[in-house]
Amino acid sequence: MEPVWKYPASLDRRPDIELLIQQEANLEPLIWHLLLLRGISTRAGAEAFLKPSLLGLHDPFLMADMDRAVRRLDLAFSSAEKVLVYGDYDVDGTTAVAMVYGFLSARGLNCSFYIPDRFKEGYGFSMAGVEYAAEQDYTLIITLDCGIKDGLRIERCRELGIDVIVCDHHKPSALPPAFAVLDPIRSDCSYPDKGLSGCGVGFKLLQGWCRYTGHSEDDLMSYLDLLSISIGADIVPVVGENRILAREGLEVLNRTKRPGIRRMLELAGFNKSRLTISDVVFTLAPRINAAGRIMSGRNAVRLLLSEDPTEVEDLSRLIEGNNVTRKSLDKGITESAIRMVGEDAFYTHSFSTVVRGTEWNKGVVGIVASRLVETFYKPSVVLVDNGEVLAGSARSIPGIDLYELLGKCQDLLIQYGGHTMAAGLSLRAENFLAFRERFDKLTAAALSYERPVPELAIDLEVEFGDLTDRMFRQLMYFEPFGPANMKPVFLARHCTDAGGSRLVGNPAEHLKLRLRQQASGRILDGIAFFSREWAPTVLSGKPVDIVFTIEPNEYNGRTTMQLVVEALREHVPGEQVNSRSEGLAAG
Ligand SMILES: [Mn+2]
Repeated sequence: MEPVWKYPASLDRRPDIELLIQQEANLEPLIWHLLLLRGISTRAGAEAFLKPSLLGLHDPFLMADMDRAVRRLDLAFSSAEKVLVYGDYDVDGTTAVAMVYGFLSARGLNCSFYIPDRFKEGYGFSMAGVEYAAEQDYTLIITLDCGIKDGLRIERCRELGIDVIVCDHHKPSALPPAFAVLDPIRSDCSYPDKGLSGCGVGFKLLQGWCRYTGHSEDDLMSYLDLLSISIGADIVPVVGENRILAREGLEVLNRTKRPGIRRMLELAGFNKSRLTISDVVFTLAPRINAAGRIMSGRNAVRLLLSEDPTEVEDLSRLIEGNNVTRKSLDKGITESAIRMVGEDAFYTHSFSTVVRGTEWNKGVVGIVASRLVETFYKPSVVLVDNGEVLAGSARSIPGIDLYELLGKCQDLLIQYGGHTMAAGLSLRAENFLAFRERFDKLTAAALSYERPVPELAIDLEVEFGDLTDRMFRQLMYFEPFGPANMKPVFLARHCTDAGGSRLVGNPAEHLKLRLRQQASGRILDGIAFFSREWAPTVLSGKPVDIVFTIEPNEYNGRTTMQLVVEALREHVPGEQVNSRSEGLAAG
């Protein structure tokens, strides 16, 4: 769906900003304006944002139950217990297991790991996992990225004499009867950062153990590459502690010695000299995910930790193959779901998209739900029909809290769990129509019966003259980007082809741009992906307005600024409002 351009709110002239710009001559004025838009208006605030440091991490013992968890873990060390590290099969779960199992086994703990089978056991802490632990005489289980909603299984562990430390970041309903429950969003937890990933909660446990036992935290920091992958993949806010961890983690990742990660990138054809968080999201995360979705999350954990060249080669090829399979399933199921929506009048007037299919692969329904949201801009639920039971995933749009909505359908569901924007659920097949109906009514009510349109929110209007190379270098310190720290979105008006704009790619579907802006005369390079339809306008020489982000472009070992154009239209004459230039001119 074509988004509506949403112009920035007026930047009232701020005398403090003018003063700061004068004092901090090192920063380009445009950078100050972007900081101000993020609520940062002091030198110290700017320093903390642009140069986040590990010293800014919170004390792990601020987390409820951390004390109990760390003592229990240390007891397992001193009494040589068998410990099972249990995590989900998605990216957050498998990176968490690789980190916690990798770190603890290297410190000499007698431990192994367990990843449930997506098809046989499903999501979360499984009864099969509990039985396995009991048979193999494990006396302590650490659950990662799951456990908070698994009270029944944890109760069973109690009966079997197995203690459980839960490390989770999902919303609890009632706390499970575990030995310790680490979850920053449990209501009685005063931990200051609520946005940690599941892997991040595991990291805090290890950090707490290091502090408790006096171990150096340096070794632990070499696992931050895995944590940065979880942060990118799990769509958690990249502010506060997550931003520090993601930034450090990307540094570790870029120097990574893990042969599995190196080989995965090579097979993916990745050839840039540095990975950014987007590369993590679009290259590494889908492959790690594909392992668990198509075959087994265990393979991902083994590949992340392996030092054996033969094993690395075999597993990375296997996972690359899983990813190819995942892509084709994703495409096929999306097409069949879209066809289904087109054939059923219910969806013409609905506020949501709830679909079911028999031949669909459960491993990719989350991705398909995201595609349906992109296509119809409605909250979407995609369910796989297993006869009596339907199970699947849901994805939302801004303003609709999925977890809350599913809670109001509880009596129709067998199980549900997740977050505001993404959730998983299962229900009896006979409840499908009732659920589709109620979910839609609840969505409609939450939207006040108005159909939302996607918005393209613009942060700032700029002149090409503002976009200096120095500004570009400083803007790179805003990385890593992600939810709550999005790439700044700019508007520039009255740009024309400077000669050299053309369609590129094979097939030629991307529009490479070379634009000059009337005001400054400065020429900048840009790219508009999958935007063949804009070529005639640009090539005709007509002036255009563009909405874009700025990204580094690596070519022949040189990194230059590139505009990534998200939207383009023929220039609309009119006064410039709310621009950076206006704010400055007033000074
Ligand atoms: Mn997670």
